[in-house]
Amino acid sequence: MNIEKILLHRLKMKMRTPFTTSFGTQIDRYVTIVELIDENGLSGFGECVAGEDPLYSEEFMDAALVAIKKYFGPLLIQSKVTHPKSVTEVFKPFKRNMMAKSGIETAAWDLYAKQQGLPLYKILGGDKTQVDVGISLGLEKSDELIIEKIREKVEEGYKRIKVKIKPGRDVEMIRAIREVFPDIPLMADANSAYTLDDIEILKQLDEFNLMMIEQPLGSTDIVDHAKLQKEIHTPICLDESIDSYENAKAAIELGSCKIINVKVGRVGGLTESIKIHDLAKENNIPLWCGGMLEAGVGRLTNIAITTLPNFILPGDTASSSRYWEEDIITPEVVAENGVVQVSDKPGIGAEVDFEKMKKVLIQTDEITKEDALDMVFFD
Ligand code: OSB
Ligand code: MG
Repeated sequence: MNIEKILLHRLKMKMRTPFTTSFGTQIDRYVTIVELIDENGLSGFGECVAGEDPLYSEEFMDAALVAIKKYFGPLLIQSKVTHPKSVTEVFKPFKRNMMAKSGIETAAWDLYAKQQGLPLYKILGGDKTQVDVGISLGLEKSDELIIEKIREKVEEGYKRIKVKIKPGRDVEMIRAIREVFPDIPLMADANSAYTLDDIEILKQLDEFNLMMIEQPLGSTDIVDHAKLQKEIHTPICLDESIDSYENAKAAIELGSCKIINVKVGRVGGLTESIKIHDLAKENNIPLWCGGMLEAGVGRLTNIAITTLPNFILPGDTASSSRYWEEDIITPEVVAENGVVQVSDKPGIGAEVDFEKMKKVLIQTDEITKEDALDMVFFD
């Protein structure tokens, strides 16, 4: 793919409204955009979705940046890959660091698609020209406030509402929501806030006809989720626990979930996402695409993977304006009546807008071909 240079654009973006989950509140979103530049000056873009702190998973942005600078950037430049599907293999000797790997792997896919002059979704094997989207709403201080938020988003046309729950903000909150909205497609995401000791609470949620409950138990657990799924009717959807093809396979075999939320960053990139997609399809496990409060680049990558056939349920790929006063891409992502049109432009389908990006840029780091070729691995 002839990569000459890698730029890491580190951004600080302000969330339009703070986003609260069981593990904390996000006000500023630190974003890293990986730009791969080839010998002809063509650029491919990917987004590293690691959080600022290791609260969702063990990864965090400062560490991911070191991992890209020290390992994955130089390795990619040294490699002779001719297709982005091989990038995962190149990175494989270095364990985990999925979000670091994904930031650069997704950029390689965008670059390749642009080199071919084709939209990324077609290169990935997608066949949808539009995708259904839902919205993920953070915890609010009161039931009245979350009900107001839901009303607004239902009116905007989002096809599925996800609310965050945590111990003490669960059964009664969902009951209050269901009293006002008895029939909307509704689900709850616990972000691993419960244990099997809470099984009575989780059983009570069966009453509310939720589409699914996302990641109720430990963030790396597969075994206890299988026990829980036998005790509750609500389908379990795994998020945090699925960080590779191997543990997707384990979860499916053990019956730990009936649905999987695929996050490209969490599983190390698009190649691994496709592997999980194919496995889930064979096993009749429906998928949807999760989000990590991405800026436009990551959002477009997510939309591209959602065009694969087994992404059956609406994803967390809402409009840019749901997250940001101004996104860093032109045009921005717009969901109309809960549907996003997939762009047919080459690559991810929109331009990174450097004028917009400059306003939120902290710093750009560079990995040159010269530096990369000097580095020795595996001696
Ligand atoms: O668990 O899906 C999650 C945001 C940050 C970290 C984890 C999660 C989320 C969301 C929002 O639910 C998804 C989005 O809209 O990008
Ligand atoms: Mg989740």
